[in-house]
Amino acid sequence: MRSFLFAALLLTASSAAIADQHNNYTVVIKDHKFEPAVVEVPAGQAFTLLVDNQDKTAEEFESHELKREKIIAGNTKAKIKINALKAGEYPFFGEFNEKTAQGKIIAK
Ligand SMILES: [Cu+2]
Repeated sequence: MRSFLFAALLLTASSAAIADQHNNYTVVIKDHKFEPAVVEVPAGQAFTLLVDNQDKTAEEFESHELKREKIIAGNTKAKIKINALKAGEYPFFGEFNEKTAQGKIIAK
């Protein structure tokens, strides 16, 4: 039981991106997937998403809800500024690998 709880805690702790001191949240693209796939942010606060594409190939970060679209070349990083969000969920995806590159921002 205890090890199960610990595993669940670990899973929860490692599944959401955490902000650095500049309110940047880092999301890595690796093997055409976002890691982590969930970014939890406080509602009502602007922030920056740092997308670190660690794949050799380019990816297009896209979100209709966030009104953002940006091509990120292989092995490069991109900064995507996001204005303060109302509480809710905002999906994003990698248009070049839409089947696997899926994620979302949860504003709470
Ligand atoms: Cu597009």
